[in-house]
Amino acid sequence: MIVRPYGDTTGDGMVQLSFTLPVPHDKKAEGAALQLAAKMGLDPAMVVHARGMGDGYTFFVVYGRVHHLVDMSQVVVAERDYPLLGAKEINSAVKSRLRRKLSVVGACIGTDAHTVGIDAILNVKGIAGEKGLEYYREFKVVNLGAQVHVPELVERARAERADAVLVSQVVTQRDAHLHNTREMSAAFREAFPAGRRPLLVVGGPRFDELATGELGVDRIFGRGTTPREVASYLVDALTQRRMAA
Ligand code: B12
Repeated sequence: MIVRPYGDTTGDGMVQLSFTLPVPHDKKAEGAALQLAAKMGLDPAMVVHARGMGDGYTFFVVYGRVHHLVDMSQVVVAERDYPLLGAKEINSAVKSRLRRKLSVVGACIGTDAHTVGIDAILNVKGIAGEKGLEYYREFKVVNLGAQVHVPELVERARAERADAVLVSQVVTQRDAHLHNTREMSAAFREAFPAGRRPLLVVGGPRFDELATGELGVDRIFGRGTTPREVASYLVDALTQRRMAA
């Protein structure tokens, strides 16, 4: 199936784009925004919102037509390849398959202090009407919080006999999330023999969920992840690991 964007009428190709230019807000700034939009393939394009933001910056919203098509058969995404279980099923699967509590250690690493995402996954209060992993009777959760150094994370994972290490990276400036994740996965590979290493799981709103191989982790979770998805994944992945051992 071939699709194109929809603004006013089906298939009209209309999209909305927002960006900031480092120029004060005046007529010329709006002209610059239109030139940029044209170079990006929006034709025709109009500035529908422009507002000065501090000294010498302007924020724009541009509305215009693109002529690109998307072939849905060529779209590749990370599909969920494990069953989504309920809390009861998750607890009983851990009990019967692991025969001990499933130990999880979580943290924000590097300089990242955005703990809301990892807290949403780990803390009882959870997110989107779902309780976090602490709520699951058969999980043992240690949440180390913000700005944790990788060596400290490795040590704590060892001390807790972690089955899985859950790392959050929200800040992506200068690809910090990628550098930090690679550093973390390399440290775990060095510290644990193959097969004894905890599952490495990272999450954050701007990760490419297909980049697991490149980053050396077992799973990546993106925007809108819920705790039940993570718990279901962990049970499935650890079961498969046990069966393969
Ligand atoms: C709240 C917030 C803060 C708070 C953080 C408080 C806290 N304790 O977390 C404070 C005020 C401290 C803060 C500071 C900064 N912030 Co801030 N912040 C935000 C904000 C508004 C919301 C983030 C949030 O809480 N989202 C809600 C949670 C639930 O969503 P989430 O993180 O995506 O998590 C979900 C998924 O991604 C996933 N997930 C996330 N982690 C994990 C981990 C695992 C293991 C799994 C499975 C899943 C998972 O599951 C979660 C639930 O669905 C965003 C903008 C925005 N609207 O997103 C900016 C934002 C993230 N901040 C930003 C910036 C730049 C900063 C500062 C550098 C600002 C400054 N100059 O000082 C500092 C950096 C501080 C630091 N050292 O990290 C930028 C980052 C830009 C970039 N490209 O990296 C953003 C995008 C704002 C912006 N547009 O500029 N910030």
